[in-house]
Amino acid sequence: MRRNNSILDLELIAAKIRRNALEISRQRGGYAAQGVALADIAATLYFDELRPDGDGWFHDRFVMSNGHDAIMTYCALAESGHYSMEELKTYNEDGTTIDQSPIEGQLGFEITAGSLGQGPSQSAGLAWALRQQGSDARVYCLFSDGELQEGNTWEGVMFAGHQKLSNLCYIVDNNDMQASGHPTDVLTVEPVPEKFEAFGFKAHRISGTDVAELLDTFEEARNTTDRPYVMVCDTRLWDGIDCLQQALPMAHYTAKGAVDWDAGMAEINAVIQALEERRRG
Ligand SMILES: Cc1ncc(C[n+]2csc(CCOP(=O)(O)OP(=O)(O)O)c2C)c(N)n1
Ligand SMILES: [Mg+2]
Repeated sequence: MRRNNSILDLELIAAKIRRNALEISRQRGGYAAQGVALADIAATLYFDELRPDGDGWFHDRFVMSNGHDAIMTYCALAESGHYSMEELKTYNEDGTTIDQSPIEGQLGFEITAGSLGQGPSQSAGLAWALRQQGSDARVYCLFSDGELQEGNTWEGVMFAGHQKLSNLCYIVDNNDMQASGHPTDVLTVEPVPEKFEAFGFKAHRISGTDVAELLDTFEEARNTTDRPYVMVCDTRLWDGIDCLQQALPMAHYTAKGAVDWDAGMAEINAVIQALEERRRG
């Protein structure tokens, strides 16, 4: 672990990120299921792995490739005080800057995303440039299994492997979901770790929802000094809120009226309460 948060602290932060995702999506709909599923990755990334720069931001760089997963970053940066919940509740409203897919320059976002498959190559370029400049900053890039179907992804992967970019860590949201169904049915991307290994990466398949396992995996990535690293996270939409996962397992997009938000809120509030009680000892 790199900072002072305990595993319990991070689990509590993840639960609050999940609640934030429900709170901002219930207004007009959105990518709630992804925000919920990626909460443990977000908690460990923003509250342990990325080193602060001493100026209110981060020394290490995070590239969100999968534009609709912007909700993960918004909801995590609400917990760090970079966004207020009031502004986040304008998510998906006409005229808001809290876009469902982000624009470069928006706080927390290195690139304009939404046209999928851009992040792996852009983050590889960023990692290469930082290395050229003698920077010790690391680069993390989140992208999806849907983006593994994009040609540009594999150009970035090939470049990163060839350049042995050990300052680069890819995080794949390998949730077996794309807009039109399951990749295993539509256009399979498996076996994912083996494909990256063939391109010169060290690869590790994890659940993506276990804080302790995520911390260990980030550490292994940092300790891999001869090649780039990929953590293949087998998350599932809504992971962490069982009642919504059972109600709507196939939900690339969650329309406002599609789920019982109150039931989801009740479940995550109970999780938060139990974690807070455990923390009080
Ligand atoms: C280049 C490009 N092609 C197609 C799309 C349309 N599109 C939007 S979301 C999506 C599904 C992508 O799958 P994934 O990111 O794995 O979705 P999730 O698991 O979050 O549901 C597609 C094909 C797009 N945004 N960009
Ligand atoms: Mg997917």
